[in-house]
Amino acid sequence: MKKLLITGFDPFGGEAINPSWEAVRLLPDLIGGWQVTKLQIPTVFDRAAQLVLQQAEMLQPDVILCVGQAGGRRGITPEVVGINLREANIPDNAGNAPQNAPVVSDGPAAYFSTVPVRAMVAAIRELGLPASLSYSAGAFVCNDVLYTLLHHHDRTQVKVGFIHVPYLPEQAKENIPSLPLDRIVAGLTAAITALDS
Ligand code: PCA
Repeated sequence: MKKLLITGFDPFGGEAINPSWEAVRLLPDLIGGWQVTKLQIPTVFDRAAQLVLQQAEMLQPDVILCVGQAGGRRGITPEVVGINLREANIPDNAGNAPQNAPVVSDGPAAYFSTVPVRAMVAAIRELGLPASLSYSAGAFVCNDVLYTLLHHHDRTQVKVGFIHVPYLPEQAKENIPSLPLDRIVAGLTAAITALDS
């Protein structure tokens, strides 16, 4: 059986919940041919990525998929690329707010995600849920985790991806899009099934 390590973040930026962890924790332990291991990580530069690397060292997963909140987005959005930039508009959960700093000194400018992002979008849309590719994971902690993992697993068998999810209805102020929790869970489940593509 193939092994998937999937992560979600703790709440940040004054929110009480983070839909990424709320959804990840509800995923079944088995999805298709995938054995699913879930991990909550803190919204803290570097620390989050190091915790994923440590867990991956123990678990030896075939795929690492990280999930994060992208408040204001309408759909479930697999990220195409991670960039070598840290730039925070708000402090992370440890008070760090780096500006114009690299994730990895002397690392390449960017890495493409190594999971089948187009098949994932198609699988989510088949459920009638909004999904599209995203070409920027920002320059905050989500991108930090994606870039670090892609850098670490470059040219290895381990595939790395990232999915941003919208707010939950209880987080979204007027006119801000959101998706119910069970829809986000269904979308992530479909995306995991598409890893076999
Ligand atoms: N979203 C933030 C960090 C944690 C999260 O869930 C981001 O998009 O960088």
